Amino acid sequence: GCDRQRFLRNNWLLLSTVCAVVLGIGVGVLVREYGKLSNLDKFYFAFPGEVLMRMLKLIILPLIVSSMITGVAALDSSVSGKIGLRAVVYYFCTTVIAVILGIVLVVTIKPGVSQKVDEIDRTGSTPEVTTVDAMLDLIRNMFPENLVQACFQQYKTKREEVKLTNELEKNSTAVTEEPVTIVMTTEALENKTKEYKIVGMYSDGINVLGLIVFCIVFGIVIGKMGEKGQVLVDFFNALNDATMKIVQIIMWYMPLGILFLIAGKIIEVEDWEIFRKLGLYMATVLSGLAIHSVVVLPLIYLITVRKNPFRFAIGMAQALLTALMVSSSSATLPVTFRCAEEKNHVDKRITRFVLPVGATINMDGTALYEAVAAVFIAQLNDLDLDVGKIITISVTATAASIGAAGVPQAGLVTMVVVLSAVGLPAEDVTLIIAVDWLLDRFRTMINVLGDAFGAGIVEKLSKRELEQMDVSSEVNIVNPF
Ligand code: DAS
Repeated sequence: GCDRQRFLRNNWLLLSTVCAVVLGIGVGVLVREYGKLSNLDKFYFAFPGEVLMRMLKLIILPLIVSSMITGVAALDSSVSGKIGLRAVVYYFCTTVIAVILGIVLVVTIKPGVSQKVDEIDRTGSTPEVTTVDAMLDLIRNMFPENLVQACFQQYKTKREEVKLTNELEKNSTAVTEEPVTIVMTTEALENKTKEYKIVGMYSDGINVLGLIVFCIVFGIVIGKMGEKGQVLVDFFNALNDATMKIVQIIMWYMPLGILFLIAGKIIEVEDWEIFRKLGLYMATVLSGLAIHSVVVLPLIYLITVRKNPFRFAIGMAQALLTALMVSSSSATLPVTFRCAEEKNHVDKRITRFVLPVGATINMDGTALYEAVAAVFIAQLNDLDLDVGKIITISVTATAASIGAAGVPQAGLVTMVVVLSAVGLPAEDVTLIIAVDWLLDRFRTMINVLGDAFGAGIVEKLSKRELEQMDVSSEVNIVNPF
């Protein structure tokens, strides 16, 4: 009895979240069947879920800024350099393994070989971005030109078709505008003289990468300033404590929000038929994600840390479930912190550093998904993939996962880069759009799991440095939970 009570007390939040998911699915199915909701009703119905998303997004900014700055400032720079290097090596290796795993699976299962492109309808439109654009955007985002702007906008290149000027257009004043434009476009396409102009564009969403780069530098600098910098270190420590307390408040609302988030989604989805058509493709992605999370990552953890990886993963359950529901690594970050620190007792000096960076650049699930999707689309197009193309897909899928922001369906956008690198039509991402919202949830879950294991592994590898560190410089945190 006593044991059970303790279990309930320690895990009430997880338990109520699980209940919320189950209940949400039930309510969703019922309302879908019998509710006869109009589109507007559906929108209102999902509102409590929208509020949860807003709360989680709201807390990202203070959480990242305060945890990164205090995390870096607390370590002296020789130690933080080593920890950073280990984290980056871990991110890179696991991402590459995920890509290879994805490619092996999709090449053996061949989900796209028997199908033709037009069996699956194309829906939606795609942005035109090239590999170079994507790389440059990544670097642009690392160095935001305006810190305040970086808190709500990130850079994204857009290409716009340039209207070609020639005789016809000059004479076009006499004719109506419309038909002339059409003539121009077909002609331009035929002559392959389509030209693009790059339009600088900012899109919604925090430029997390830019803020992280700035906070690392800022943290190192105030950490080295000694007495004078102490007031800033104290300030951000206090900010971090306050932020974590607010996270705790959000947690209370979480089960309710999740219930409506999942029910709202179930009511909203229009075409379930597409899941049958793309079934084998989805199965390939999901089995890849499963192998990566149940075999690959646990094995790496077991070898390096020599502790039970599944106990560690269960400790992260709340975060994994949240990732599944909100499909955003960044929005899950507050919960990832809480699980890693409170349930798995990972050193706070490590989590503050490894988790925010991981949520932004370490995406094993996304990398695996990008590789599978690119090969799948190649198969649909009857394109033969030689070794060179496979390597190109691997490299660009890795880059695309690093470049993808931790927001819903970011991976679908960077997918365009992988496709165009091997000469596949960029608009073919529309073939997989219809099921992406579902795959996105699962890959986000694996992204978060990868970050969490990373924190555990880097902690273990850095034991000596952490022990040697001056106790007085240790981050001083009141436990808000
Ligand atoms: N949903 C993303 C994440 O937050 C990335 C993706 O779209 O693949 O991890």
